[in-house]
Amino acid sequence: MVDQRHSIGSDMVARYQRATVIGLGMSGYSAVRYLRACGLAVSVLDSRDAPPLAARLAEAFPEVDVRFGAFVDDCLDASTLIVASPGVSLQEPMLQSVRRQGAQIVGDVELFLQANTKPVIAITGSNGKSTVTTLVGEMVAAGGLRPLVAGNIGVPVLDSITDALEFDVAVLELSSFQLETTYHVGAAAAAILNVSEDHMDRYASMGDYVLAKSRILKGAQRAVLPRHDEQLSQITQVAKLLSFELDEPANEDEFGLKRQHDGRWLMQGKKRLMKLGDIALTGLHNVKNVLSAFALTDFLALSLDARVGAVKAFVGLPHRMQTVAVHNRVTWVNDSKATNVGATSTALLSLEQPVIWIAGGQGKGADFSTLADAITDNIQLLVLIGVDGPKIEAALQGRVRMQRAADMSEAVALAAAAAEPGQVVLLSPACASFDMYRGFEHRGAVFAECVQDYIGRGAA
Ligand code: UMA
Ligand code: ADP
Repeated sequence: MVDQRHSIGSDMVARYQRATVIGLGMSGYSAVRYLRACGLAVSVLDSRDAPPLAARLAEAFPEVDVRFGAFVDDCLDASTLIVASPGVSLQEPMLQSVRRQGAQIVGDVELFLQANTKPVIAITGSNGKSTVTTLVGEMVAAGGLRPLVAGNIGVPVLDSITDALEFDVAVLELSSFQLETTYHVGAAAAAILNVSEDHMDRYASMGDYVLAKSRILKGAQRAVLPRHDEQLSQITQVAKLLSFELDEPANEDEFGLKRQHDGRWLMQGKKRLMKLGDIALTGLHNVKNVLSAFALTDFLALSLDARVGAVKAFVGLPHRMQTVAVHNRVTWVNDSKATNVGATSTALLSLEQPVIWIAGGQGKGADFSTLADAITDNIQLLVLIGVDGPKIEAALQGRVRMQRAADMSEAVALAAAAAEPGQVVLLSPACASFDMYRGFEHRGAVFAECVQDYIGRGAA
């Protein structure tokens, strides 16, 4: 992809009189607010017949032109600023065609970065983004600075500019989709936490996906990367590299673990950061998340005590390995945010108890056979839901006992019938949720409700 930064410049919005926003979701709506506040005339396109924010837009911005329904080729005017939402692929023929005519296609994150004057901590990765972004925000706040926590985490970045929010450090969770339309992040510290297969319905290859993620390092003063990662080890052109892993760090640019006489410690080189046992989160993947958060905040003048305090107080986000009920000694765990194979594999491998596992949904073109590596004798039963449940069933044939359920309520009933005291029922779908739910939060909430209903009926 061409680096458009030089032709874009920081006065980009000022150079246009008109903008076309593609997609009327959260970020599209936020882009409209920003662009209108900058005085541009705005049009909005969305391929859906009734995008979710249509009524709100009509009420707040009646002057904005809208066109809803399937995208039409060659419908865009190259003289307008094109602002594409992350959910719209740059491979859309109308975007390809307008780009050939020389149009600038940017995302809301690029516009934010052009307007923002504060240091940026940028975080991407296949898994752990929201956990690390939240924790970094907590560390910054504990250290007495005001963080802006925004991006893919569910807070459109441009709202902070439109609403003139005051903050000292921008902590941004960035998805590969957002990075495709971002040309220069210029972060004070940028992390790629890990890469494993995801969004294979949007990328031609794993290489393309990793390339999109690597854009986060453009202009970064410090890169935070996992040590010994095969795919990320090729990234060498960074100003300063800080690395994290679970092994012992060799110098102060390395973050890791070390066994000492009084237990295992998180370390930066030879410096002790905190005791492993003081982390409230479970699983070694979360230890990596904490190490990366220490690395990302290393450049700020925050006290170690403040940062350690933030980690100790952080119990994790909902829908990530969250215990939602314990009944008759069966533990019900909601890991609805596991929307790819990597996250679900981590979940399965992190549980020591026998597991009844509920999975399925929209597979995004994933290769589910890689889940087999995480299936141990611990997995008693796999209950399948969703449109791509049959694909998981085909990929794991013979590896685990499986049953299909029509919806979450039936999945919970089947799991409850199979679960014995001391076992865990885990919802970790390895899929997106949009075939059955409004999003992963909705799916997790429905799971928790079904569990409560079941327990309430006295049946489990
Ligand atoms: N869509 C259409 N036609 C359109 C525009 C969108 O069908 O013309 C569909 C998309 O394919 C998608 C849905 O509408 O299924 C939402 O897309 P969007 O670009 O309008 O999304 P927003 O509501 O603006 O939310 C986006 C991020 N969504 C996506 O990248 C799909 C949100 O991340 C993010 O929190 C929000 O901006 C604020 O920055 C969500 C997400 O699922 C959590 N991200 C993916 C992930 O984490 O795996 C990348
Ligand atoms: P993201 O924002 O990248 O989706 P989250 O922090 O929301 O990441 O976690 C998403 C899922 O990935 C959850 O199921 C969580 O348990 C799992 N997870 C979190 N951190 C990691 C990690 N470092 N490696 C693998 N899986 C992880």
